[in-house]
Amino acid sequence: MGNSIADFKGVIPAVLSVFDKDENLDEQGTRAFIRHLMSFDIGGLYLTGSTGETFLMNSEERKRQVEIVMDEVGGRLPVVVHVGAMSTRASIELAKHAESVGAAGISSVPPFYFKFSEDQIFGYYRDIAEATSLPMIVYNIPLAGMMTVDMIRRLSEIKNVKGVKYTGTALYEVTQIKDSCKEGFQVYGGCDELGSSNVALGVDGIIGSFYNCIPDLYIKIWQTVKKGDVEAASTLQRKALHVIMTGVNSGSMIACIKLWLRAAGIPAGYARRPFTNFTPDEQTRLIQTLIDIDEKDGTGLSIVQKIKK
Ligand code: MN9
Repeated sequence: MGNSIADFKGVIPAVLSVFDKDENLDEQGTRAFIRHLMSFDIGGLYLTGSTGETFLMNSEERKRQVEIVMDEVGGRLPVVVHVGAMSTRASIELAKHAESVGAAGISSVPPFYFKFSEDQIFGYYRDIAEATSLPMIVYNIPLAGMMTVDMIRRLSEIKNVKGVKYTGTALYEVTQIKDSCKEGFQVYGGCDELGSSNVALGVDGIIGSFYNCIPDLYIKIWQTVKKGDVEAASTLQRKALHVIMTGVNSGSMIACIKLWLRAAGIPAGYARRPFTNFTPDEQTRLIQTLIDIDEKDGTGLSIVQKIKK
């Protein structure tokens, strides 16, 4: 496994940020968590994105986290750094920093909050992409306003724009993007609920929140689709959905994934406010629900084995 964007394939966790109870970035926890993720056969790491609670962090913290992770990874896996920020200027600063510490690529959501025009969004990506020599993965996600297939095609013509992380649910757009963008343009599925379908459509990788806690199940899904066993893959995907929906419906998804990991002795820390981290009763119930799902589905999730120990 190399550490360039060409190797950024397969199951890729959108890495959680490890904060302690007082909301401080936890360096030792981050290192241990990265070592934990690297014990699975993952294809790379996607840092400081939505799942990393990036918009609850300042630029200095984001840079610090990237430095810690890059040091811990030591070139063994490709790392893509999400550099999206409210201003182009701030994003460029983060992009240059990512390049200086050896990231394999950068990524960004489009600028949001203000209603920017397509030309302004285009300018945002062009300016960041031109600021470094790194490949840029455009991040299409409803939270920041979905861009059309035409817009992605337009962006794909920028020299360093090399792919898209597509967190929509309109799967036909995945094939439209593949068909209409330049040769080699990489497409990553971003919706964990649609993991097996994305793999079946031939995405280069899947990047998501739940690969922090159930990477083993998704690696199995990836391999099962690749073997052509659609029926088995769909059974596994349904099982994954039971876990996802428990997290999503908990009302604090990132906190729930972190809770499960903590329960398994993996130092994933706590979610930052305004996210909440559950009362002791809710915590007990959410952990028990995960154990029950695993037993009922017979998945043998490694996280549950660790919780039971
Ligand atoms: O793109 C993630 N999206 C968000 C990545 O965080 C909004 C996904 O991995 C989802 O968290 C996941 C659960 O809905 O599919």
